[in-house]
This record gives sequence, C-alpha cells and structure tokens, in this order.
Amino acid sequence: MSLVERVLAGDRLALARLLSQIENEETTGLDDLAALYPHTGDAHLVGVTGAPGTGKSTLVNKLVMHMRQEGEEGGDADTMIAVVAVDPSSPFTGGAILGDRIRMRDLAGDPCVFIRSMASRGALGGLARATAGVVQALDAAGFDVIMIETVGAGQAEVDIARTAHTTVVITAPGMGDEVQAIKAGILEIADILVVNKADIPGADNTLRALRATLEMAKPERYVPSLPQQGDASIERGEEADSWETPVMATVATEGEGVAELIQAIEDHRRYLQASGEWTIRERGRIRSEMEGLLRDTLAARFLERQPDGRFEEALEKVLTRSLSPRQAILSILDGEDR
Ligand SMILES: Nc1nc2c(ncn2[C@@H]2O[C@H](COP(=O)(O)OP(=O)(O)OP(=O)(O)O)[C@@H](O)[C@H]2O)c(=O)[nH]1
Ligand SMILES: [Mg+2]
Repeated sequence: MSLVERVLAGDRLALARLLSQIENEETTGLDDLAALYPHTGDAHLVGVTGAPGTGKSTLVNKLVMHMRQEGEEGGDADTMIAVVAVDPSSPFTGGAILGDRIRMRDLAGDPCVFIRSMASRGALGGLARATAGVVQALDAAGFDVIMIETVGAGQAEVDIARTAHTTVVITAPGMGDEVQAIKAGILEIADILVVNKADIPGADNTLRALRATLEMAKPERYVPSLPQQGDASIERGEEADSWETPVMATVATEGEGVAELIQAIEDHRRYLQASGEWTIRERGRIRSEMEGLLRDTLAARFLERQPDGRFEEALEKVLTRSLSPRQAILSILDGEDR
C-alpha cells in the first residue's frame, strides 16, 4: 500500500510520517498531500489562540476529553479529534511544547485522538504554510474536528487563525489582556471569546470589560459579508443572519464551562452552515492560501533563475543609498543595470 492509501485507511504511523514530510516541505510529502486533497473539506477547523499562559492547552485538553466522553454517552462515539499545537515563538521543541505533552497526556491511548506539536524552524510564513498542509492531511485522514492552538496575538497567529472556520480567543484576568487583545485586533477574529481562569479574582471585571468592548465595536463588526461572485445561490436562513460573539467564562483546570464552550463551538458551526458563511469563509481561506503560494513560488523561481549575486549586489547599492529598495527590486526584475 502507498503512504496515501495507508493514511486514508487510518494508519497513524503513516500519518505521522506524512506530517513530518509536509513540515519539512519534502516533495514526496507535498505530492502525497495533493493526492489527498480531494478527501479534504469535511473537518470543522477550530482555532484556539491567546496570550502565553492563558490556559489554552489545558482548555483544549478538557474540550477534547469532554467531546470524547459525550460521544460515549450516546453521541457519535467515533468522533475523531486532532489537535495541532503551533508555537511560533520557540525555534526548538522547547518548554512550552514539553508542557503541552504533559497536559495532553490524559488523551494518549485514545485511538480517536491525534496530537501534533509544531515549532517554527524558520520563517513564520513557512510555519503558516506547513500548518495549513498538516491540517489538510488530518482532514483527509478523517478527523471530524481539528483544533489548532497558537500562542500569542500577533500577525502570525492571526494568519494561522484564518485557517480555521471557528476562532476561539482565550484571555485570562489580570494580564491586561483585554487591552492587548483590542490593540492587536484580536477581537475582530474572535467568533467566541473565553475568559479562562474565572476562579481568579478580577475575572468579573475582565468579562465586563470584554462585553462592553464588543458592544461598542458592534456597528463595525456586524456588517454582513457580501456574497462573492459564484456564491449567489446560497440561501440565507432568517435567524442565521448574524453571529453574536459570546463572551464565556471557564475554569479549564476544573472543567468548568467546558460543556458550554463545546456547545458554542457547535452552534457556530451550525450558524456557518445555515447562513452560507461556511462557503464564503472556505473561499476566502483557499484564496489567501493560493495567493500566498503564488507569491512564494514566483519569488523562489525568479531567484533561482537569477545570476549569482545579483540580489546581493542590489542589496549593497541600497545599503549605500545609491538605490532605493523599490528601485533595486525593479532593476532586478527588469534585468537592467542601473
Ligand atoms: N487558576 C487557574 N489556572 C489555570 C486555569 N487554566 C489553566 N491554568 C494554569 O495556567 C498555566 C498555563 O496553562 P496552559 O494550559 O499551559 O496555558 P497555555 O495558554 O497553553 O500556555 P502556552 O502554550 O505556553 O501559551 C498552567 O499552570 C495551568 O495549570 C484556570 O482555569 N484557573
Ligand atoms: Mg499551550
């Protein structure tokens, strides 16, 4: 059996090997990913993001355990859940991920749960690309829910969050997070806002501050997204016209609020599907993935064809201020010596 066939048949060892190849951007892995692509599109991609230490991993662990238990208690017992923990800040598999491994330990041994940690070894763009590939492979492998945990609130996290259908933003009391979150524009990407560590004094204030901020931001937030060309056939359900971002309190360590959060994630999936927003987001996601690939591929191919040192020469001229960066790039592209 080929690696692709084994992945489709549910072979976890094959899946792990494929994910490594995708992370390393090996040609065989990327070719296999292309062969798997027709099998993607069914998973619910849930992004979980927030500042370091807010309790994302603890919460994801509890969410997964709860979803699996729900399955045993009469729901879909075969619900398959994957977790991708992305840590752009650590260049090696460092402390954070080691900690995650320990926190995720409860989930080990469940054949319906798969956990993958990723750390950046190079450019953040590379990490976003690798994450998208890993998520696609998990989707093809039949996971129903894929949770993507990213640390922080910078552009890299926002980009990775764009890979998801549903974005859950986690804050915690007393970290000045409310303010930071607003500054980073993270509220705009939140479909669900969670104040974790609700057992800590001051949690009420954080909840209130976030609710007030959301309320103020409302007029801008709820401009309904216009269907793009080709989406005209989408019927919009009457009730499903807008999504009110809920602000929820959890105590991840105790599992408090976890059932409600799962319900909210499920409600959001239903909303996306009933409103046609699912298709619109899917189009947006794939468009930005393709645009990124086009940019990266064009640049790589162009530089490959350049005579050696040409880029470096131009760089020197910019350093000495005899060319502006823009002039330098134009001169390389036009192949002229200026
Ligand atoms: N008091 C309290 N502590 C919590 C709660 N949830 C998590 N913690 C603790 O907060 C610390 C950080 O939790 P993590 O789950 O590692 O947080 P994280 O956001 O994944 O951290 P990074 O991945 O490093 O960004 C741990 O010591 C947890 O035990 C909570 O609800 N209440
Ligand atoms: Mg974590």
